[in-house]
Amino acid sequence: MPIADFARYPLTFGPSPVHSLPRLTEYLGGATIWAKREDVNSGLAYGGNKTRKLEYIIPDAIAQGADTLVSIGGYQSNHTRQVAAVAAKIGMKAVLVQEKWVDWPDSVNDRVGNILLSRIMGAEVRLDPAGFDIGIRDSWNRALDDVRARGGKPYGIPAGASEHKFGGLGFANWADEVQEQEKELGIFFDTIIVCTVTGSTQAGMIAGFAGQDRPRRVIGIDASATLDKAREQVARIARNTAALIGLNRELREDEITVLEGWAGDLYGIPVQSTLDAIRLSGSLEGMIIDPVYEGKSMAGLIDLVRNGVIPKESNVLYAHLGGQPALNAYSALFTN
Ligand code: 5PA
Repeated sequence: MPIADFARYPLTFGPSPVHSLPRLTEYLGGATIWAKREDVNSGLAYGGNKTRKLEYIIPDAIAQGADTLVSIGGYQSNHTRQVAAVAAKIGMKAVLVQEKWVDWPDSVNDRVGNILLSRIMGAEVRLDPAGFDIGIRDSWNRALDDVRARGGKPYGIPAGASEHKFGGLGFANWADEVQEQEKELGIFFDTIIVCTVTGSTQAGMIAGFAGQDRPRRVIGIDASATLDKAREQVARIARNTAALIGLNRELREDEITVLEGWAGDLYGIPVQSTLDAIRLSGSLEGMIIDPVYEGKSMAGLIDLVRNGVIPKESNVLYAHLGGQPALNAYSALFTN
């Protein structure tokens, strides 16, 4: 059924802002760069891409009579922080499993930024020593069982809200929103750059854009450092989402592009190109990006524009998916 017919619980301010990045464009000397800003899409705890996904998931949680949202991520997960905010907003509880996805030596990694915000919003935060994995985890199942054991009604939201039947809808809707904004601006974005880890952000975009008349490239920049898993997950969720919103054709393999080269060796650990991208976008545009996700996708954009893979005539839309609170756990990288 068409995306407009799915139940949607409004959590965002409305369409997220789209604006040009003229100084970055001039500096790179190639394609014209714009940004669409999910980091300012909501008044709920700094927003971000999960807030959009949750708009299509919360109606199901309410319909099932849940009273507790249960979710999972790393210590500095943006996703779990957004789940905590949404739970607070709708009067539910939140139980968050926060795993040690990143072996990052900052002594306040488990206290500042996202995890601090989740605690402020009243979520039950459970630290867990398990390492990075985007799949379904035992600790998450245990958290669901614990909520049941104490008489609650849990509603499970997997990592990044990706492996959820409605996980791709938020960004399928984003694709339609882009098309509307293009009409107002008199522009066409032939290339979208998006950071990919658990996959449903890019997958939703692919499914949404696939139903539009004019084709464009959606380039995922892997930040998981486990490319095969991420790509497989994007492809699967894109196909499921396409079927859900009634796209009456199969997605082609060439519509699913996830590029490696900017993640470094490990999820959550920035590399030189990440730090350069963060400083560049901050110093040229006052646009703050983080060292785990957006710094890596911006590093990809910079290289692809510079080396001409994205041609000079292109209009590029950089999807800024939020994530800045984690910067607080990475202060040692910016002391000079
Ligand atoms: C995240 C994810 P997907 O997981 O949908 O591919 O999105 C990647 C992504 N940018 C991009 C930001 C700021 C993100 O937070 N974050 C996760 C989290 O736990 O926060 C799901 C990994």
